Amino acid sequence: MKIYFAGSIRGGREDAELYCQIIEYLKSFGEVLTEHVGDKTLSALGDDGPTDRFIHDRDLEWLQAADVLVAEVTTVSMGVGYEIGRAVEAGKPVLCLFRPDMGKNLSAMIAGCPEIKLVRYDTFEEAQMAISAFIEG
Ligand code: 6K6
Repeated sequence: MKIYFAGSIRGGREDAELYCQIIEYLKSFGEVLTEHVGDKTLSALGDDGPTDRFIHDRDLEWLQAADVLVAEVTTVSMGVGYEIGRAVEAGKPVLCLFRPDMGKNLSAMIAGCPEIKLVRYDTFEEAQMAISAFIEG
């Protein structure tokens, strides 16, 4: 099982620690292709790495190779929204995890998409249950 995890980078890194915990949990189900998303040393500003074109093309290759996409969508991110749209178009199963108590509004384009499995949660245990139900059926 290849898993593409999507979480905000330039949209803001306030949930980086949570992404790291979700990625660790996802690793019990298969290979996570995007472990760097949970890297707590990665800032929203860093631009000393590969070019944007390289990042885009490499990440889309990983997305095409993935069996499923899991996204934490509480922190609004253009990149995460784009990845979700590309995954839906490619027919991949998509799970979006959203924390309603954080005072953010989820886009209707995610909340209203019938192909996306959306789970609203508060605790990490609830996120774990949503992930295992999504991946194991
Ligand atoms: C690093 C620091 C600042 O910008 C970077 C660029 N590095 C990235 N490396 C890998 N994946 C990326 C990068 N930037 C965006 N992505 C992909 O888009 C990831 O798969 C994330 O799920 C998503 C984040 O998008 P933004 O719009 O929040 O950056």
